[in-house]
Amino acid sequence: MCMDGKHHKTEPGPEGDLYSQCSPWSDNACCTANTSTAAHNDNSYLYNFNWNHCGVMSEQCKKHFIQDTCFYECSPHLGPWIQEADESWRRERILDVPLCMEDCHSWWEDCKNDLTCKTNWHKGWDWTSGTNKCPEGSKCRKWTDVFPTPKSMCEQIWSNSYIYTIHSNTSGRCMQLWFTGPNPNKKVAEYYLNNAQ
Ligand code: FOL
Repeated sequence: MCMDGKHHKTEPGPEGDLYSQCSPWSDNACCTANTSTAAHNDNSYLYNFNWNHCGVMSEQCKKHFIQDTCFYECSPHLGPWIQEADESWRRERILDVPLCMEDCHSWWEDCKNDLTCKTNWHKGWDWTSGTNKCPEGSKCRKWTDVFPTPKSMCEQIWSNSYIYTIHSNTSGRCMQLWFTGPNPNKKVAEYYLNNAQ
């Protein structure tokens, strides 16, 4: 199934030309080809979101945000974690998706020399220019000061979309942002559906 988000399809299905980092979802996806291309752009029409709000985000860090966008927009296996949202821009959200430790750690490692001004990137930005800027009173700080640990980043950045786990990619107990070949998250969703958390 697909969540009732801003850009999600109503039903998952094959998408022949998903772009670049979103291509692993081609067999069965909740995103369109247009969404998959936009996921790779700065300030894309998806959310007008500015990754470069504290200077230019490093390429190594940005690739994880692109992968997170592909996962968020394209995953057809988020059913166990879909909840009603009380936001103007979407009816449903994901909550406490168990993220594989490797994906959370590599994301944090690749971003730890970048800067940001906020722990929760969903709320509280200054949007007066049309894209998000750091709100008055917030300062750009080292990533590691804002997010002391991988867990703090993975859980806080998207208002608890993810829950940190110590499960490994091969465990079948956590969701992977990065994969090749058949989507490993299908079995994980089936496991959590049958074994209520
Ligand atoms: N990735 C994951 N894993 N989970 C998500 O929930 C997620 N969400 C986005 C992108 N990737 C995600 C969408 N990001 C705003 C800010 C960020 C955003 C979408 C919208 C925004 O407009 N924020 C306003 C508040 C809007 C409101 O709540 O009505 C703000 O105050 O900054």
